[in-house]
Amino acid sequence: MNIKQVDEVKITKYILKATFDDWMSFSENDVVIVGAGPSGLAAAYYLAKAGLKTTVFERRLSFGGGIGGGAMLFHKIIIESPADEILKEIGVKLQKFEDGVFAVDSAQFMAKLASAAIDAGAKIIHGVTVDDVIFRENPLRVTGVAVEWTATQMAGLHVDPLFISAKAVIDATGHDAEVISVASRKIPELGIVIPGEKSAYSEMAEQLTVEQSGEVAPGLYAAGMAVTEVKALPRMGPIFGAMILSGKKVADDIIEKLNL
Ligand code: 48F
Repeated sequence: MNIKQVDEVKITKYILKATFDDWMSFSENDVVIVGAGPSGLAAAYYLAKAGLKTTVFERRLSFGGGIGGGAMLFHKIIIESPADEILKEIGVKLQKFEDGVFAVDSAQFMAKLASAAIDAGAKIIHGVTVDDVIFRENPLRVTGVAVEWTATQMAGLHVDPLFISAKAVIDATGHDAEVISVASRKIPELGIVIPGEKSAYSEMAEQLTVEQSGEVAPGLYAAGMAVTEVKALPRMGPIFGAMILSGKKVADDIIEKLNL
């Protein structure tokens, strides 16, 4: 076997060229999603499938958010209907326990969901933290995000971020609702109040989380556990149907709003 010879400088140049082509392209987006957990990845899948230019910024170097840890590190997660239809569509195996209730393998769930979003056309960028939003007045709305390398933040270096525009920004950052929190603190005119999530009440939480997923201020949307934080809903623990359905609900709202 003859392995193609590529010298170090060519490797460097090709990486820089390919990377900067991408960054030039996704500096302007239809939708930016913050967080590659279950709700963010599900939203990315449906938005990209509808033809919207969608970029996901994920702080860590991995996909899946809370999927990987399962429940107390056990590698199975519970899914209830109708989310099972979505998982079937993307090729996740379901182990049925009762009508409408299934266990799934967390590794397969993460991998298939991320792969479905990427194959649909979403761009996922790892190692980047969103630490602020861009806004405009008249009319008041969120118009994008500020991005910084996670590693730079971890090192505590004083480095300015770059700015990325989007017609819609989705906070899919999980329990802390980080993007909505910063917007509520730094742009009080948006009138966002964050009461925080309640203790567990799974049945109630699953239904309400999906119903209340959507726009929280012009241009800014909540998906997944960020919804429970912003709407004072109970937590649900290791049952993930609502996370997927929440991402889909927000994607559907944005698709309708952008008149597709
Ligand atoms: O926490 P996470 O999985 O959010 P989710 O989609 O799903 C919640 C469930 O996993 C679970 C649950 C369901 O029953 O309770 O917790 O609401 O994924 C959030 C992702 O966002 C990333 C974080 O690393 C994780 O992968 N993230 C958080 N803040 C930022 C961020 C940020 N400021 N910038 C970029 N990524």
